This record gives sequence, C-alpha cells and structure tokens, in this order.
Amino acid sequence: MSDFDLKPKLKQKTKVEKPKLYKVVLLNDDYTPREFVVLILKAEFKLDSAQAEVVMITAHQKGACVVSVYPKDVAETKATRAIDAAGQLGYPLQFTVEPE
Ligand code: TYC
Repeated sequence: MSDFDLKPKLKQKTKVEKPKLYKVVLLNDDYTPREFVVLILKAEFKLDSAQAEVVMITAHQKGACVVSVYPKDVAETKATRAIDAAGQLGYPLQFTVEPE
C-alpha cells in the first residue's frame, strides 16, 4: 500500500459565529427631565446631540425607542449604568435589553 493518502481530505469549514446583538431600548416616563435623558444618551451610549435628541423625543412620544445594538454583555452593562446614574438622582428612567 502506498504511503500517500490519495483520498482528498474534506475541506474543513471554519465556522465563525456572529455574536448575537441585543437592542438597548429607552422607555418613556413622566418624571425624568428631557435634558437628563439626552445627557445620559450622550455619555453612556456615545450618541451625538442630534441623535440623542431624536431618540429622547421618539421615546417621549411613542413610549420607547431603540438606542443602539451591542453584544449582550455590553448592552446589559450600558443599560445598568444608565439606570443607576438616573436612580442616583431620583429619576425612574428605564432601559430594557432585548435580542435583536
Ligand atoms: N417624558 C419625560 C418628560 O416629559 C421625558 C422623557 C423622555 C423621559 C424620554 C424618558 O425615555 C424618556 N419629562
């Protein structure tokens, strides 16, 4: 028998899983000042002033607005940090994290 393996090897496919993305959703409430919502969107989610204004006013008018999408751990950390920052000032601002 030949030392050479003549049977072609099946080509190995390297599967690279795309990380699943999660939406951070801003929820409206009646108490948090609009200016604070804009501030937190800029500080935590790195939105520029125009983007933050649109997201804030959309949540204000419709009840909720997607802020951005991230890998799960990033989405959860940002949402938690934003909720905590609002809570420290006594504001009931809420964000949810949902699969995209
Ligand atoms: N509705 C709030 C107000 O009138 C402002 C606000 C906007 C709060 C968006 C939360 O996600 C929000 N002061």
